[in-house]
Amino acid sequence: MSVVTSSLSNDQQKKLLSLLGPVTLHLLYKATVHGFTAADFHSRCDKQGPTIIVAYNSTGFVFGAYTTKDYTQSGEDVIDKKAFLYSLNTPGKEPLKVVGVGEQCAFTDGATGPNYGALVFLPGDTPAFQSHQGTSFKFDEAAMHGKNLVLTEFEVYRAEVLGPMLPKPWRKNQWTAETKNRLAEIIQSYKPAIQTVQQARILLVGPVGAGKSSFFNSINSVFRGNMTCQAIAGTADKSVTTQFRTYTIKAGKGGKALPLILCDTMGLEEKADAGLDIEDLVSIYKGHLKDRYQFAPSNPLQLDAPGYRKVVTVSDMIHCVVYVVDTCKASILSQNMRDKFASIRKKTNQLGLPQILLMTKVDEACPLVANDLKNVYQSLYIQRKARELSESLGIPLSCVLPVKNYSDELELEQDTDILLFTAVQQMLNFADSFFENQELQTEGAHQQHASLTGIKSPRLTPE
Ligand SMILES: Nc1nc2c(ncn2[C@@H]2O[C@H](COP(=O)(O)OP(=O)(O)OP(=O)(O)O)[C@@H](O)[C@H]2O)c(=O)[nH]1
Ligand SMILES: [Mg+2]
Repeated sequence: MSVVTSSLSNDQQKKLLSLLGPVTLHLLYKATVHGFTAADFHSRCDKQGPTIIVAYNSTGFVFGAYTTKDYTQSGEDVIDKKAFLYSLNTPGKEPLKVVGVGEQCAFTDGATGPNYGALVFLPGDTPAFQSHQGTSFKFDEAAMHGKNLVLTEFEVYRAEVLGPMLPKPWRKNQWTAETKNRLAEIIQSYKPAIQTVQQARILLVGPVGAGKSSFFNSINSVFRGNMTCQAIAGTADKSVTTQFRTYTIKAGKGGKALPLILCDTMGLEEKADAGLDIEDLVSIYKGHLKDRYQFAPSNPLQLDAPGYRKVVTVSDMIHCVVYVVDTCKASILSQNMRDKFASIRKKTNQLGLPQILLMTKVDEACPLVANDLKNVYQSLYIQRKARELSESLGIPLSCVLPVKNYSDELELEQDTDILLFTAVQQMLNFADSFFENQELQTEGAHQQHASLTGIKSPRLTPE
């Protein structure tokens, strides 16, 4: 598991904060990890609100630019009276702050690296910057960066103003041990609304790195009572999960199987022939894919392949689809990804499958929530992201569930468990809607048969 860490020293961080006021810095992008290209920068930093660039050169200068405006690649010149350039220069000295000249443009919002006129970062996708006195910012080049134009690192942070908290939470929740125990009991004693089905099958679908495998690991850990990592989770450009996996969860080590199966899939990718294939997804929905099926993007499963289950029952089908999305990426879901979601939703609706949207990484998205998970329904930022995702993916807000997965913790934590259990309880309720629809369909077929033939047919089982 790779964790992306800031290159700022404590002293440098303090200096930056002295320039910014009461904000929390959230590292969005680090060029030595994510790439020194304009595309890498935009994929992580567009539409993030106030951000600060921190550039490092080999002479030891740490400098950059702050703006309160979004990068959107509009091609327009952006005016931002609060924008400034800065340099932290030598230890112990006051940082240098250069504010803009009058109403001049702060930066040109193009598809290139950030372009502040006087400082242009990542020109031609190289680890470098250009420096020339612009019309907006005037400074002494030696003091700003020592005239060394080679970058050793380039980071961008979202500068989130602390607060505001909503006066009232947008969803009610009791963060108590009783709540946790009650939810655990509801989940363990759940019985699918169809007699022939023992376990509700819940499918996790979402972009690469959204936290699908971690969600299973987290639920598994909570029921086991200690951290587990049965599903491989981690960070990579391509999906870490490459097999279709169906996981049964047990209450305690060697305990009874819970009445639910979590199904983990390969991540969705933007390109048409990469990541989870929509045809494979439909095969999963209908119950045709066996556990450990090795996904082969651009080569969907054939009817005669060994991983294909020909005869399926309602137990093999998916009963609830959960779209998993990283809250931090809510604003930067690309058009390609939204289109992919739209075509998946169309297929999913056609099959009458209930759908839920799981917003993961709420701790990474909002510092108020990172400080205390109980703030999850009171953070204005999380509420905004929930609304944004609900609108862009077409899922009702009532079906949007924020969670924090276990990622680097060693101990279980009550508030995290409560949020995870709340999500599972909702998934089981939704699976019941599917079962009830199946029953209605079966009864409809039963009645239709009787009215066509005049003969009362034996009651059809859903299988
Ligand atoms: N802080 C935090 N990190 C998380 C959370 N959920 C997942 N992560 C981290 O995000 C990274 C990706 O998580 P995975 O569970 O592997 O994501 P995935 O959706 O299974 O990804 P693919 O299998 O590659 O499609 C891992 O490093 C996790 O530790 C969360 O809620 N909070
Ligand atoms: Mg995975």
